[in-house]
Amino acid sequence: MSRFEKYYGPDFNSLEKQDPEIAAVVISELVRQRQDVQLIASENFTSSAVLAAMGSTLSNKYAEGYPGKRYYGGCEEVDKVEIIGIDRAKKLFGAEHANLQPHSGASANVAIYQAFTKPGDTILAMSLPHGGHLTHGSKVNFSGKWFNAVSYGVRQDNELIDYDQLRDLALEHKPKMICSGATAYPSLIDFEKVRQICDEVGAIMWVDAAHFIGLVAGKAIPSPVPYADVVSFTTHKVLRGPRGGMILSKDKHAAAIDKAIFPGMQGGPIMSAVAGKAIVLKECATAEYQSYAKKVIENCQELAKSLENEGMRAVSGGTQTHLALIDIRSTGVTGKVADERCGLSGITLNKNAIPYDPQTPTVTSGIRVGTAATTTQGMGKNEMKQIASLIARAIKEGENEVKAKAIRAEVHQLTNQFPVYPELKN
Ligand code: DSN
Repeated sequence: MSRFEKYYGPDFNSLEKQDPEIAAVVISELVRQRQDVQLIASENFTSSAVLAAMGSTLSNKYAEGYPGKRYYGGCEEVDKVEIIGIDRAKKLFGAEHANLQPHSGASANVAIYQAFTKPGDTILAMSLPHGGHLTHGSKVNFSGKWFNAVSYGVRQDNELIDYDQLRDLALEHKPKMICSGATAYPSLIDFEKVRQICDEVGAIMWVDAAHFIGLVAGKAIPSPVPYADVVSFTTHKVLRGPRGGMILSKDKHAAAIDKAIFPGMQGGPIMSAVAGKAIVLKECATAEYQSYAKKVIENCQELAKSLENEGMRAVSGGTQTHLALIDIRSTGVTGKVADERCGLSGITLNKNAIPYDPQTPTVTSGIRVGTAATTTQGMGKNEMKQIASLIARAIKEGENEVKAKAIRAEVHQLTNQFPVYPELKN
């Protein structure tokens, strides 16, 4: 039996035969994903059905344009996939319009700038050090270079979005567009309040829902869709789909969004990814997924609480979502060192700035943890308690190679009980 048959079934034999070097990496990455505990808040384990679509012959087809209006022949089959996906997206989120073609979340965001603004316009978005995203006006990103980006943040006392500051800045700067959404904000966003501010100043309301759209899909948290002009997101985080992006909007913005994606900034869509998006939208419409989304939050709350029991501090007092931001200054270790020590101990997470962080963004005083992947594996509250204790030990003892090895062995014992892709042979 070939190594690929062993891990993935016979379809992968040809890869191993043709390129054993790359095949070996694919195998060892699966082993890494299985053995270590995966706490990166933006990662998940997509279904085998999505993986199958991503590796399918749909990848071969150029389909510039939209269903029924393509610039190439032979699109009749891929048209079906995109039409099904659009219908499922509109139904699942109650959206008037959906575009499944963005190659990524950043691509979706570039299209939104293109649809609603011109270079030099003012936009208002959450600052990166307070949990925003590069495409929300960071100086090192096109959004901060080409636009007059004004940033709001969180209050120092409760680490929640400062809506008074947001409104004051909106009134002062009259932005063309206001963005809500973040990559490291553990609380819910008050979309009704943001809508009121947008209406007051005549701004487009854009929600970058990449992190939490899966929780919205699973009906575990309120949806921004009824309020926003436009909602962008990635499809591979809690949503558990293929790597890629998507945009939902009101009907009145449909033409502007579609034109901004193609021909505005992309050529042919990646039809294998569009198929994967269609598949995950079906998966998300099930009671099983809704129960998953609720468990993701419960697990994250348990993990945050357990880390607090270990002497660390959960930013904003805990979490209402799939991620928690942990201030680890009490350990005397920086986010960078904690990230490295956890890595050596088989715990994958990322260092992260906390609001008003005294450390630089490459060092940081915090870590970010998320429970999308471990919940997909089937872990529950007891496992979250164990993981918190392993993280605490890794941070404190992980510089010692022998101790890190021992922690890693315990991590592997835990993950062995919750096999990732159990349908693939081991
Ligand atoms: N890289 C993503 C995250 O980890 O949050 C944001 O794009």
